[in-house]
Amino acid sequence: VKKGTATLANLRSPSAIANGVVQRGVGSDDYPCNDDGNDCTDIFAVSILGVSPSAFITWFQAQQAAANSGKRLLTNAEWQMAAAGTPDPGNTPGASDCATNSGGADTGTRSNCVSRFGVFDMVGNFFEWVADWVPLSTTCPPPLFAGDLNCLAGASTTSGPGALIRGGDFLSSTSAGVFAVTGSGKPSSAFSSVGFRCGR
Ligand SMILES: [Ca+2]
Ligand SMILES: [Ca+2]
Ligand SMILES: [Ca+2]
Repeated sequence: VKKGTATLANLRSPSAIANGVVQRGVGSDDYPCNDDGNDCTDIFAVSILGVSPSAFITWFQAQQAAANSGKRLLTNAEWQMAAAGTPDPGNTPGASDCATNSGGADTGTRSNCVSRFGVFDMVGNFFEWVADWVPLSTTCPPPLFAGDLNCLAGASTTSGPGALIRGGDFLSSTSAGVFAVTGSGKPSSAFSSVGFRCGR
């Protein structure tokens, strides 16, 4: 995983399974470390074509999984750049379009859901943690473009912080998109439709 060469066959081989290799965060919060990430020495991050993304992971855990793998969370600005040009199908996606109004899709299987930089699934499917923190958001002003979620306002004075989440999910419909952003999730929280992606 650290070298970027791990295949699905590697990870599902009998020897890997015997050594305890297992995908976490598919259907339940089963991470073997605390939500604060402080003891997350044994989780790793890898994106593999045709495999369901992991969710139920806190920002703290995602950051540690990335670091353990020689990777890191994207900044908000990097995420925005990488997502540019991804077609936004709104509430009526076709079978090859971004998963914005359906169940979750396996990684990279929606052939139209690719940015001009060749990055898949940034619109819809699973929301994605990015690196940046903000005061916890409590309000959603009108969208900038394409109905995309815009919940980065109303700094809480009673709770927080928030960590930014991007892109929308498989049920977001028109509110998914390359401009979709929310600061209403704490870095200590886990959600069934929020995963993450890494950069190196
Ligand atoms: Ca947890
Ligand atoms: Ca996504
Ligand atoms: Ca949209």
